[in-house]
Order: sequence, then C-alpha cells, then structure tokens
Amino acid sequence: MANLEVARRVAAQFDLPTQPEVEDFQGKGNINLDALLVTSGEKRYLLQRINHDVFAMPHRLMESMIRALDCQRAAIEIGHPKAPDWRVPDLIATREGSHWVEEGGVWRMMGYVEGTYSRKSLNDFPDEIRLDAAREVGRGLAVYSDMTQDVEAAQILPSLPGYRDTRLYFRQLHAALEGCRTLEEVELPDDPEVRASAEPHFVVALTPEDWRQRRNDAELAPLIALALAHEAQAVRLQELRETGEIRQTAIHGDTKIENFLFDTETNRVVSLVDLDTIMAHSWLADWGDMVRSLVNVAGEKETDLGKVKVDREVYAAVLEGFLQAATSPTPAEIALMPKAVQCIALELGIRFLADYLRGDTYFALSEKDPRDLNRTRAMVQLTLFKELLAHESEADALVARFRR
Ligand code: GN1
Ligand code: MG
Repeated sequence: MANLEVARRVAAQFDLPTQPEVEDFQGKGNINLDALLVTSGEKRYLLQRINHDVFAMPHRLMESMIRALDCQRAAIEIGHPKAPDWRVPDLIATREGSHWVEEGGVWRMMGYVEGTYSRKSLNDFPDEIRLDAAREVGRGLAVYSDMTQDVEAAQILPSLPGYRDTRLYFRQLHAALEGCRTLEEVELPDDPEVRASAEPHFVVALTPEDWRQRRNDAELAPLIALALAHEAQAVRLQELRETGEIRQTAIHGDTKIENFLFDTETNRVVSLVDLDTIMAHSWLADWGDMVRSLVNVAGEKETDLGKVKVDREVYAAVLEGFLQAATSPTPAEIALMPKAVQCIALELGIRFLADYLRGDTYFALSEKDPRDLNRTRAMVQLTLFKELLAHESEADALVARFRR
C-alpha cells in the first residue's frame, strides 16, 4: 500500500480548487486497495491507484472508462427517456491536462457522487425497501447497458486480458489443485497478452507444507468436486459467444451490488460505478454477476454457509426490474438468464478457490483480512452455485413470466 504522504503528493497534482485533504476511503473494492477520499473546497473526490499486479494495462483501462463515461454523458444530453436522474461521475484532470498521474503506478481521481449511497448486501436496506432496491438494481443495469450501447465492443482493448475467461480460470484451478510450481508444468494460454497477465496466477506461491494443508482441507473437498463436475456447463456461455449464438457488447464487467449507487432521497439507482473492467462479452455476464451478488443476501464473506441461499423474492424482483427496462436482449439470450447466473457464481467461486489454493496472489489480502478469506469467499460462491442449481426451474418460470 502506498502511504498517505505519496497519496497527498499525487492528489496535489490534480486540478482541484484548493489544497486537498486526503484520508483513507472505507468503501474500497477487492483489487484497487489504494483508495483515498480527498476533500478540496466544498467537494469530495475519490483517488485510486490502479493495482498494477492485476491490471497490467492501466492505460487501456482508462481509455475504455473514458469512453463509457462519455457515452453516458452523451445519452444524458440528448435526454435519455429512462434515466432522467442518472449521474455520471467526473473524471478529474491534472493541472497539466492529463487524465492520470504516474507515480509508482497509475492514479486517477473521480468526483465523489454526492447524495448517493451503496451497500454490500440487500440485507443492509430497511425491510420495506429491500425488494424495491433489488428491482432498482435490475433497472439500473438495463439503463446503464442502454446508455453505453454505442461503445463498440470491437474497439475495446481488454484492460485485463483473460478476465471472465472461464476456460482460463479452470486451467488455473487445475494448476493450483495439482500444486504446480513452475510454468513448465501448466497449460498456459496461447494469446501472449492473456499469458502475460495470467502467468503470475498459475503457480503456487505457498510452501509445500502450507499448500498441502490447504489442498487437503476436508471441508473444501465436496465443493471442489462440485466445481469440477460442472466445468463443461460453466464454459458453455463462452462457447456460445465464440460461435456467435449470443452477441458480444461492451459490458461493465463488475456488476456486484456495491457498484450501484442509490439516490439518498429517492432510493433509485442513479449510477453504476467502477468502470475498470469494460470489455467485449455478453451482457449475460453482467446480469449473472449482478444476480449472484444480489440473491445471496448473506454477502460474499459469510462464514455460516447455512445462511448462503437464493432469496426467491429478490430473484423475482431483480428479474422484473431488468426485463421491464431492457431493450436489446434477444430471445435466445433471455432464455439463458438463469444459466448465466449459475455460470458467474461458479466462475467466481473457482477464482477464489484457485487463489486460496495457490496462496492469494490475485485477491491480495490486506493486514486486516483473515488469512482464510479467499477460502471463505470460495465456499460462499460455490454453495450459492449449488443453491442456484436447485432453483433453476423456478428461475426459468420467472423468466417466462416477466419476459415481454
Ligand atoms: C473484484 O475489486 P472489486 O471488488 O471491484 C473482481 C470481480 C469480482 C469481485 C468480487 C478485476 O472486484 O471480478 O466479482 O471482486 N474484479 C477483478 O467481489 O477481478
Ligand atoms: Mg471492480
């Protein structure tokens, strides 16, 4: 982590009204751990250093992000009918007119979207608005996707090659399960960019003893077996994209609940933030990621697996909110909505699992985190996957009910 001194020096290079004050930001994500809240004059800003260990191409990330911001702004200017209250965060330029500062990595600053809040779980909402919030998140994704539909998927250069590449994640899981310690032992991807960004996450970074202990964990065994038994199903979404049966658009790439901003007054979703992972993929990935995060009201770090369930009412509400507002999904894509949720829960489950087994190289732990955090996260997502399988026919019926 960069220290506060560095952050202050970086903050001072942005074009702000007065000498900025810098403090740690509480709402950081799992990847960009250098996140600071900056106050200057009356306004607040978010300063972040893009984690170079994960995002090897931060300039591409910034380019795609700027495109998505510009597209949303353009949609608002022409009066997008579904989003009278949509808010787009400002990207703050430096005094030299650049969009970022390079100092031990790439730093960017965004205006803080005032008058909004975000939550890590639907359980954090008062009961009486919980289902409205789920509906709102569904509507919010549909609106965001509409507004950014002019971002051409073909022009987006991946900021994180290999991200949401289910096949690659399974290869990494197999390498971690086998305890591979050198790149010679693993099946690396052919694409040189994907290889460069994925390589560090193919080999075990634990002592042989620690690895053995994690690998022989009896509680993990049934979940590992479940994941491996569904490998072919998980890769299905990817295959359908490759054959063109489902379309590729520029998706958001990280649509968990905490990236949706709610208006403090109206409790409507008015923004979708964290534009680090814009990429060519199917909107079904955004849908799946959003739903797997919403229906598990216990959250991503629950240690009591008995609490990890599919909240039926929430599933119905988010589906209704999304399908009522979405304009572009094809019938073939709509039919895949329940499967897509399963795919993303399983995919995320094996990403956490592989990372735990090899020694937390990707989802790095901060000093405050428990040492087995990625084990917990893996167990939550894989348990959720199991619950989603059991809920599939109900989900299919809901899709049939809400599709127009
Ligand atoms: C990571 O860093 P954050 O919290 O925005 C991850 C997502 C996962 C999410 C799970 C680039 O997002 O894919 O769904 O954690 N982002 C990346 O909490 O890997
Ligand atoms: Mg993110």
